[in-house]
Amino acid sequence: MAKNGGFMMQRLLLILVLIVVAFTGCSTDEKSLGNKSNNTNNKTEVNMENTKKSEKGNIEAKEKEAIPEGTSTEYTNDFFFPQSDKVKLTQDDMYNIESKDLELARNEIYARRGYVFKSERFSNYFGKKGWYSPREDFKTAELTPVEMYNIKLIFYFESLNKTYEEVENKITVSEKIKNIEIYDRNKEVYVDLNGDGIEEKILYKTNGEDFSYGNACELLVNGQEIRLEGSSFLNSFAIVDIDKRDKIKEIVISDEGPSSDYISEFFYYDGKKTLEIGTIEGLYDFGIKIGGLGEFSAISRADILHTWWFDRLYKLNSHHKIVEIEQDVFDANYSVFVKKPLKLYVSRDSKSDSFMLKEGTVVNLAGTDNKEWCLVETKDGKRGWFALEGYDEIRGTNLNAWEFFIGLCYAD
Ligand SMILES: [Ca+2]
Ligand SMILES: [Ca+2]
Repeated sequence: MAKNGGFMMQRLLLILVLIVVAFTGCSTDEKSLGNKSNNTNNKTEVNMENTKKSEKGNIEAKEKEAIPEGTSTEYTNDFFFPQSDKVKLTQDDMYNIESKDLELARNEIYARRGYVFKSERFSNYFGKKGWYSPREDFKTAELTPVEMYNIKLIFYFESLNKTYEEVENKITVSEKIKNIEIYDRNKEVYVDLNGDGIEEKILYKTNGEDFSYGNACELLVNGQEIRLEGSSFLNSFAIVDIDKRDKIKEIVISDEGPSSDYISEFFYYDGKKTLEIGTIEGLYDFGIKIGGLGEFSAISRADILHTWWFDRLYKLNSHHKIVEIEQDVFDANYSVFVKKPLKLYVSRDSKSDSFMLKEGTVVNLAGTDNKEWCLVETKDGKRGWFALEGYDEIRGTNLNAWEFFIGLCYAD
């Protein structure tokens, strides 16, 4: 049981990694992230308005936990970021602060300048700072480029956290499995796999009770055995129907791999034998979407830039084998913060027209050919490409991508 718990924890962690990495900027969630970030990017005043509005919405709920308790006469002189008016904050700074404090850290930049907070939450909090000296004539225009950069950077991370929570909720709903039946290991099940009206006897065996880190499994269909080597097979297998227009159902065996390298192997039964029909990334209940009309998709880890995922498309060929549907560019959706200006080309050609990506903005890594070019989309809809040398050196700069973008992920 203890091992099983560990297994579940490991799975949860991996899923969280995937959520952060693959879904942080995903299309379903881009809207909220995009809108909020857009406000920060372009409309500082609106951002302040938003801050006020969100204070109203959240103050009652958050006030108690977010504001450190202290007697009202006690003044402190601490800052979350004492230098946030002088130096650009870094990704490390963002990881070294608790996410619940990000909003305070952002408002601290305004407070240092004397901004008069309308909400009790912020006026109480900053009112207890010895350094806070409110003045009615404060104007956002007084903020320096460094301060604006830091406000936007902190806001980017606030938005990421919000998106993260939203995605977490969504996944439990959206991943409710369709077109799939799941069966436990080590138990005979009877399903007609080839549509001849006769049920097949199916048994999925993993080696032993504690299988968390096992390395093999067996699939038996009508007594014929197929043995698979792997890393961490799931405790269940699935039967799916990739194409409802044919009589065949497919068996899926999923392996979590050594380090979130999820793979799934597909089989079908032709009436005599069980045949392997393909191996793709993803788990039967994570990252693989089967609609039932032949074409389906599965997450795939990109080969360049950083640890991110896109969907590959697949179909069954005339021999009932899984084949990939070629795509010139894979759509992705990953929100990053621009740390340093970067030249983008309007097409995948360094002789094409170019424009500069502005520092201090949030952009979407919207796709890649998975060979050398990556597509960036700005909040105002401009799209441009940059090329890589090797894994993540940006061509023409001799610098790695993380020198230009905050928010990239480098997981194993
Ligand atoms: Ca049958
Ligand atoms: Ca079918």
